[in-house]
Amino acid sequence: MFNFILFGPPGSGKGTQSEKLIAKYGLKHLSTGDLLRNEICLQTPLGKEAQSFMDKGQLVPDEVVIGMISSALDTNQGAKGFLFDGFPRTSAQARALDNLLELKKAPIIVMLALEVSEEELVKRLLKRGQTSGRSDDNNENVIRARIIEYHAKTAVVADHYKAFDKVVMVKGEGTINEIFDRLCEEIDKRAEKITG
Ligand code: B4P
Repeated sequence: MFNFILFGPPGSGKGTQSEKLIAKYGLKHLSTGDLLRNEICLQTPLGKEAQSFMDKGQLVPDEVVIGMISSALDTNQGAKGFLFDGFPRTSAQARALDNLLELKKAPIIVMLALEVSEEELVKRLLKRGQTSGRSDDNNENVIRARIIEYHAKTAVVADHYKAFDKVVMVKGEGTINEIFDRLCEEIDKRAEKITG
């Protein structure tokens, strides 16, 4: 199995690049943001709880997100590998993911971390907010709160994987295709090692 994490602040292009990467490598895409928005759309109790956090730019509680990922792993037993997008976002989520993958004897191969300046992040998210209908994208204060939350709780997740020498920083500015090529180059190096 080839499992990796696409990491970076809100608006760094995780969702955008994930779509292209899963098409190229045939992996199962697990985006906690998408899973949460689906729950909101269905108006489930979990979705209603999540919405109150997301509307303020805060992270959804760990137990909710970890439970969602655990059941997504269970329902995709035959997958060739997983691309984790927007997960883990806290140290507790990183430890939980390691434990879940340990059971499958299929650890994270690499964390690809997109680097984008704060002004570019805000600009991209405000632009998406004009058309996406996402309530967390059309208010600059909420966008800035998400970036603060990222620095306070999520940036440390990279340290967790750095300790295992699994983090690669990738420049997340430029055209979508340029960034995609940079990511593929890093994946291909590691995929070769796995397949020999
Ligand atoms: P997410 O859905 O994960 O999304 P995101 O951080 O907003 O954005 P992403 O990085 O995927 O950006 P995208 O490619 O779309 O999170 C939303 C919320 O869900 C969180 O704030 C949190 O509340 C909750 N949540 C999710 N996971 C959680 C977890 N594990 N624990 C707790 N809470 C969780 O790109 C953004 C825009 O930029 C797009 O419009 C795109 O077109 C544009 N763009 C992309 N690449 C570009 C480029 N190269 N140049 C110009 N524009 C570009």
